[in-house]
Amino acid sequence: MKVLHFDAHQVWETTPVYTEEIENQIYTENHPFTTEESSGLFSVNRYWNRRHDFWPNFDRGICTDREGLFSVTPWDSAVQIAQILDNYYPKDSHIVVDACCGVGGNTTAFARCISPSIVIGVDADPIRIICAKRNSQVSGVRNNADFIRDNVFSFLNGLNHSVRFVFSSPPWGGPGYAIKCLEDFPFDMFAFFQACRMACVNGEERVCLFLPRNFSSNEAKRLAPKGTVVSKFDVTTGKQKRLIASCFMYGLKKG
Ligand code: MGP
Repeated sequence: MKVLHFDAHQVWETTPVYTEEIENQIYTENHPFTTEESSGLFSVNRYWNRRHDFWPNFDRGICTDREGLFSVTPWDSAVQIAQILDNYYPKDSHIVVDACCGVGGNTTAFARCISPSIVIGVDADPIRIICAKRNSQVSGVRNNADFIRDNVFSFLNGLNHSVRFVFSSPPWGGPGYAIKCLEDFPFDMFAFFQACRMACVNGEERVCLFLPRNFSSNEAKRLAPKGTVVSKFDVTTGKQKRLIASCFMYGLKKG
């Protein structure tokens, strides 16, 4: 069944991607990772042990695949990010995009914390999109969160300056990641930025990137055209406020 989404500028049509075969591949709380699945140099079991930090409601039916487990933003951090971005970017559109949404942790937090909002998570992976839909439902935000399986670039290019801001936690390469420069990401970050400009209100680069905690600010600034404001904040988790990542916010805030 096709679903229509409206905003002041355009109408989107989305098609759910659901097959039983795909759903059978999804892990739930009843199916922790086997040794074979978590094998390799870096085990994912340490992430599995933190599943309730990622999703406090994990036992209510949250689902994830292997990549979704180690790349999801812990819930308290996702809420922290949503509040900062909501205060930072002008409230001139209700539409927020989570590009590379994975299993929907950030999308769900945006939908929960930003009101009014229509939050769209986009990811190329069908399994993670199914997980994300279900996770948003389990988290009670299905009314203002939607998920689209698509190429992130073409999706953003079609949004026609309607988006308040784009958030992205791009793939870092998994546990044991060694991302040091923009060219280490699996897609062209400069082209991604260009696509974000096409999507955002006034063609501005209203982008927030979630990057490894030791990622160099100078490297992150290479993405921004001269004169663009770039601000960084630490992303922490837990009572100990453990540093897990850095967020770089691009655009606006001058004077
Ligand atoms: P981490 O840095 O792998 O773990 O993930 P930790 O426990 O901080 O490292 P340790 O060496 O101190 O034990 C920390 C957080 O970063 C995760 O919870 C995710 O939010 C995010 N993250 C981790 N990885 C491996 C990825 C990734 O590959 N892609 C993305 N987008 N985020 C990741």
